[in-house]
Amino acid sequence: MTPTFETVIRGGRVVTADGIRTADLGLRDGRIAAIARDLPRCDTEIAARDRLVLPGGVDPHAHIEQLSGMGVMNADTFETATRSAATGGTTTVISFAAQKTGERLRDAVADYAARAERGAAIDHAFHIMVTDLSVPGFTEDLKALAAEGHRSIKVFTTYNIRLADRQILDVMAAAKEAGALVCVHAETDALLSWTKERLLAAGHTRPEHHALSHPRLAEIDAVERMCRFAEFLGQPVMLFHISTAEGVEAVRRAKARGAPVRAETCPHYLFMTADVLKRDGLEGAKWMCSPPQRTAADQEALWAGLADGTLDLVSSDHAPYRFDDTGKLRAGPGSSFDRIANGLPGLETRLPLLFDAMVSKGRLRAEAFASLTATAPARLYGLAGKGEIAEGFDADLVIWDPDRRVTYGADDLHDNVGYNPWTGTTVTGWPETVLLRGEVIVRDGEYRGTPGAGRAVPRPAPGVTAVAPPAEEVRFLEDNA
Ligand code: DUC
Ligand code: ZN
Ligand code: ZN
Repeated sequence: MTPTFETVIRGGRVVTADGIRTADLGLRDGRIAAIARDLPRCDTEIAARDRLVLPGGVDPHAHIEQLSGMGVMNADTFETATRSAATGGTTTVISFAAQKTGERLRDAVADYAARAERGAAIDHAFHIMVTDLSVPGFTEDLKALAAEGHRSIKVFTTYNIRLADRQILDVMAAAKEAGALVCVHAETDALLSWTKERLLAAGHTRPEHHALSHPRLAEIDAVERMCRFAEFLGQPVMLFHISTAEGVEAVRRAKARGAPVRAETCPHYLFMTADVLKRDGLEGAKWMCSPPQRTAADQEALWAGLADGTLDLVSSDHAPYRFDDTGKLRAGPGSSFDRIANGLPGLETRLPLLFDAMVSKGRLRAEAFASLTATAPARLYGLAGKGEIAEGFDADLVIWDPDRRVTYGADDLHDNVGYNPWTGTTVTGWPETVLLRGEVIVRDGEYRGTPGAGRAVPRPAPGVTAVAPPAEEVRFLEDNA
């Protein structure tokens, strides 16, 4: 007789959308088959007494095995990034399929998908990073890829891979037809480049000047404009990595108007200020990211945005570069801030840092932690079967020790970055055992995953649906198409 369940997770405090309750989880065929008390015994029993059982983390914004706009390769491959993610309790990641100039979109996606299939130890999906609209078959590829489940697109308003506003409208209109979410790195390029040139000309070249080179008005201006574009077309837009209080407020106002916008922030904006860049020599480069860390007042505004639903989720924006001549110091030990790759690792630390701040320190409840780190990203990006503990969902689970205190050391992460930006930070609460579709990939903190065992996640429908645009002109066009 076949056993009722392949695995039972016994007696944990299970965090579901409805609250927390003590129950067993019965797993079968990689899915959650039952949530109930006193399930029958089976061959594989995992004890979860005094533990929380949480949905596996869904990190919807990570750069993996990708060439940056500056031409620097990420330190992490799919193998090392997903090893790191898994150890930190994350079981699904969305990274980027970055289009090279002249490359067809479908070729970019095929390239990244093949590499993820070989290396990824957790489940995965891609944002199609659009940089060149002039390639053959652009719109047809976008529609075909969305129908295959690649239902999010990333565009930049700045850097050498930026699109002009007019092109962003074209991408948003195409995404609306295709049924895809448009994610935006929203900082106004003119404000960044104008400020950067003057800083450098005046000899202000150190990592701490990087923060000044990203005026907060650049974020405010671009976030407001992208919200208006979303509203104009009725096309869902995700504002990436909101860092300022005014950015939060712009999203709040746009949502109040009914604009189909969503927004995220990241741990380095919630827990760090621009002071991290003020270290001796080039040391501050380890913390350089864009937008940069801001102020304590901004942190409070971000927390308020998470509490009232203005901000929908927290991603890592994992962007791994080693602190050597392959990464941050590629332009030499005396390089000015504009020649240093932006980004810091975060896949492994996102969940422990947020659990500590939200649950252990009491800012938010465990249900909100699960929602902001797993359920909301899974729903907004249309990741079928992910992000929730409910019957029929994938058995992607984390058995979480809420009491374990850990102080991060300098080289205790499982990525390929070689430094830990959170060295010396103490967290309470730790991912002990992690399951991916019912298989243990981390046991008692020890990584047991397999490169290539991760699967592409189906995304049969957009997570956020388009709305009727308030703009009369667009309504006219849509009615008379
Ligand atoms: N900023 C981004 O927008 N992406 C990657 C890294 C960074 O700092
Ligand atoms: Zn960005
Ligand atoms: Zn990013």
